[in-house]
Amino acid sequence: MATVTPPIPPALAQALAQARRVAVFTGAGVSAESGISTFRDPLSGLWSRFDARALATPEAFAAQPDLVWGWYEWRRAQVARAVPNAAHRAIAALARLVPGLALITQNVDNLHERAGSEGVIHLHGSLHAPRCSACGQAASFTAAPADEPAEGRAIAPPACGHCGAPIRPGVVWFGESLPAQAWQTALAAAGDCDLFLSIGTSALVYPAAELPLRALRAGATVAQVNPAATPLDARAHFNLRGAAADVMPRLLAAAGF
Ligand code: BJW
Ligand code: ZN
Repeated sequence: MATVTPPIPPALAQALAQARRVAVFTGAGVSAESGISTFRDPLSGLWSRFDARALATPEAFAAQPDLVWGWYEWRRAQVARAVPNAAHRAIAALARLVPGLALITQNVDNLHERAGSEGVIHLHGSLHAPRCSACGQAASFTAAPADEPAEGRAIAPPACGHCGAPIRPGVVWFGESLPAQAWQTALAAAGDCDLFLSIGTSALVYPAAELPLRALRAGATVAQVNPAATPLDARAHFNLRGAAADVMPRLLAAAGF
């Protein structure tokens, strides 16, 4: 999407070099250069081609479980084929350099982990943690789907080995609460960091979008990496208008890492 390579402001490089506690908050844009679609980009985003209400709500799963399960299996196969990009790798490297770093992601892929990040806080769940829609029992299959499911193909969800109800994707749909422990950990990290980096998110989905605002209220420096404008632009101290895979390695280099 972005071809611009914004300069790294020296004051931001200095803030990163001196930060003891860093919170990194990522969204779909961080995985865009790995070939994973974002949600709201006007031409390429998933919600420009698919109806969120028909796929990403508990009501949709209750009404059409095969359609919803098939769509998530298609996305899981895409992620299995993808590889982490330079932004995922830079964030993992940063965590090794700044021990007090919290990585909070809205993404349901596992590309941060595959780039070497540990202890990733997943606010919106994971494509790789399906569970029973009735009793909540975790379903254990993390291998890539055997056959690449065609886009839009309905697939019957497996039955729970415990109670027989359909297994559902382990993601957080609209109207559902975020996992309580992940949310509490994220709130604490945002409220107790020197530097908050918001990378590749439209900052539109709540309550996740509260996190940069909380960091601002707590006095942290807030920087954004995004080729497009977001509602956070007016509040952030730094807006780096570029692609995460280009900006993040250069930000680390500018900080002397
Ligand atoms: C690049 C790039 C590159 C491109 N480099 N950048 C307050 C006000 C209004 C509404 C609400 C509110 N509070 C709650 C709500 C309702 C709702 C909500 O926020 N709606 C808004 C959309 C209006 N929130 C909820 O329902 C949440 N639950 C909740 O509130 O529970 C309490 C409750 C309980 C019971 C009843 C009622 C309330 C849950 C939200 C769950 C979101 N789930 C999804 C789907 C997950 C499963 C799946 O993957 O299918 O999560 S929606 C989707 O959006 C996904 C994402 O994690 C999330 C955030 O999107 P993200 O990551 O920011 O992606 P995009 O596409 O929006 O942006 C990508 C950005 O990258 C863009 O800016 C690009 O420019 C940029 N980019 N290339 C860097 N190379
Ligand atoms: Zn069950």
